[in-house]
Amino acid sequence: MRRFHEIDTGMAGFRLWPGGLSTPEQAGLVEQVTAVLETAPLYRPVTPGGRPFSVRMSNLGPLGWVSDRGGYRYQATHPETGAAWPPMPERLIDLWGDLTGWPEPPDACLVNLYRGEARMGLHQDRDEADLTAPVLSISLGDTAVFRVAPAEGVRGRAVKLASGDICALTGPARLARHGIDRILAGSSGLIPGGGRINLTLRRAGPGTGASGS
Ligand code: MD3
Ligand code: FE
Repeated sequence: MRRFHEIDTGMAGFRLWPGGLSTPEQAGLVEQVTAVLETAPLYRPVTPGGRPFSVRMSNLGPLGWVSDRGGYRYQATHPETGAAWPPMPERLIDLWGDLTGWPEPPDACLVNLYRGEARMGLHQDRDEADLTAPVLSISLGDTAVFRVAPAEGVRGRAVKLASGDICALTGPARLARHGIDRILAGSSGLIPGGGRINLTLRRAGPGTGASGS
């Protein structure tokens, strides 16, 4: 497993690999992801209360995270096209194994596109079957001001996530409240049309038991 920095958030387990991907690796990933998104177009989900997200989303892999009037969940198909999500690039599956050491491959990769004033409010990720499995996040394009807070009512700490940075949320930090305060527009030219893409790899469905849980 490659060396990481442990970020102090008040909860153990926030691992950061600054510059975890080289510039050519970042460009290659953006190209691959952009290509597969032609069959799974980015769309704007709505919250269960009916408010549109400012972030546009799509998914890769067997399961994808969706939100609509019916709630938050993982499902195998794109909510607008009805088609199965496209496969996850092999490179992402390898990164997951190298950096998390988790015995099962990721079964979901959420693609978030932030442009302009897009942001994401503080939330917990708890729609996955096994909350002990890590989450791996890859930042591409413009720098984000990421916020992580150990508990409700706590402002927490802002951490900048730049293009090529990778973070893993493991252990107690897996259930930290987190969000994206804002994007520093123009801080990177990596994404055609500008903005930031975040790839979040997860174990969404029930495990096969390989982890012993
Ligand atoms: C901390 N995405 O998709 S990634 C999300 O940049 C999400 O698009 C943000 O939060 C983004 O749910 C943040 C970093 C991240 C991802 C998952 C986490 C941080 C996390 C899960 C637990 C704690
Ligand atoms: Fe999240």
